[in-house]
Amino acid sequence: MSDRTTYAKQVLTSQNIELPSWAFGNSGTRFKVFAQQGVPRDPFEKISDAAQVHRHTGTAGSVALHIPWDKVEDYAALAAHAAEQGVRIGTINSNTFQDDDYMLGSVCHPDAGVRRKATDHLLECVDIMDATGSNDLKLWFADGTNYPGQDSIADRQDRLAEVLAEVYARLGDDQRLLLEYKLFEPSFYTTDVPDWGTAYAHCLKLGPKAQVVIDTGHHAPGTNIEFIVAILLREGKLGGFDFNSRFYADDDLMVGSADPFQLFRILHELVSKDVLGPESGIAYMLDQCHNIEAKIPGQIRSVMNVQEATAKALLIDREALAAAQAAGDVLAANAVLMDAYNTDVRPLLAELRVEQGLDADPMAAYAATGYGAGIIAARKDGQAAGWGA
Ligand code: PSV
Ligand code: MN
Ligand code: MN
Repeated sequence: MSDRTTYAKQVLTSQNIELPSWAFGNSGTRFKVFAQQGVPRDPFEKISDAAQVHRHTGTAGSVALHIPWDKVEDYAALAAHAAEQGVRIGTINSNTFQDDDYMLGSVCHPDAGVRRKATDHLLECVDIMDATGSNDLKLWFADGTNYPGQDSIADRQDRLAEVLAEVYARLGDDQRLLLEYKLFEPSFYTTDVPDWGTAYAHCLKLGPKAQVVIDTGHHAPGTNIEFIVAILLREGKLGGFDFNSRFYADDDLMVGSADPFQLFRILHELVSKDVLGPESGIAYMLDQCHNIEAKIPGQIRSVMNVQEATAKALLIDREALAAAQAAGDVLAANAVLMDAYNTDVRPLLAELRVEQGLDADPMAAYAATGYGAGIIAARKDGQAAGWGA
């Protein structure tokens, strides 16, 4: 086995890809939600389903919650259930976008009463983090405007900064605030956190416990996301990812399905700085909805897609790349990258799984368990994921 293969296996073993609880519930578009049989009826069942993905991939050891979609009476009990299932509760995602009060925004709303309500929700999310042992609060705001003149762009930024400062002050020593940006939608004229620069500026003002989240589906077509990765890493402000794929807008398709080469390029930036392991503090999360495909297998496939892109990035001959770059040999440098990208890493990953005591083929292994048929028989009236429901 070459040194690079050994190194690749070592890093892949330490990789954790966090699953979104909402990937297991019913979801759809604003046109239609196609309900599937056997979907979870409560957050406990979502965690049980997520644990199946971990059981077959060995890489999905945490589950992100979305509040209030995953509201429960007893969060410590939910955390205990996760531990019983062999996973843990990860990031807590806030939701200030589904109440009628938020029609004109939440934390940027012109009315102080609505801002108070939104802020209280964010503080409640930190309470939940305390109960579940979660370290990360992920904030995405649907705030923005549809028409020029509708509200003051500048004043909205002031309101946002004020709320973020209050939430930041409430964080414990080991807790972080992760701010996610998105170019547009649901607002179409201005979005209050539309890009990494805006998120970065707010996080910089807040302090070291505030970092930026890159959702790969949240950019204009053609945006060089790996460049954003490199910049945020350099500034110590890359908090994590929401991985998914897009063809047109915020499609939330399976990561690595639309553009596996882009995923590889992103992972190359991360591998080149050795920040894939848990000690990096970078949260690698999926943010996907499975509207027409089966949900548990959809998550297994997504985890495998990230593993494949990671393995390819880890196989890049870094010495050869550095030498070609130093020599200004454009074609050779590009060839080093493409050699790794064009390597079939599936045998390597199959071998690694067997070494880890897993089945070489997670999709087939899951299908063979009969878990899918079991939940269809056991569960009636499954829950909507929240999105499009
Ligand atoms: C918004 O589009 C977003 O990407 C945020 O992360 C939300 O929390 C999430 O989607 C819900 O799917
Ligand atoms: Mn997201
Ligand atoms: Mn999104």
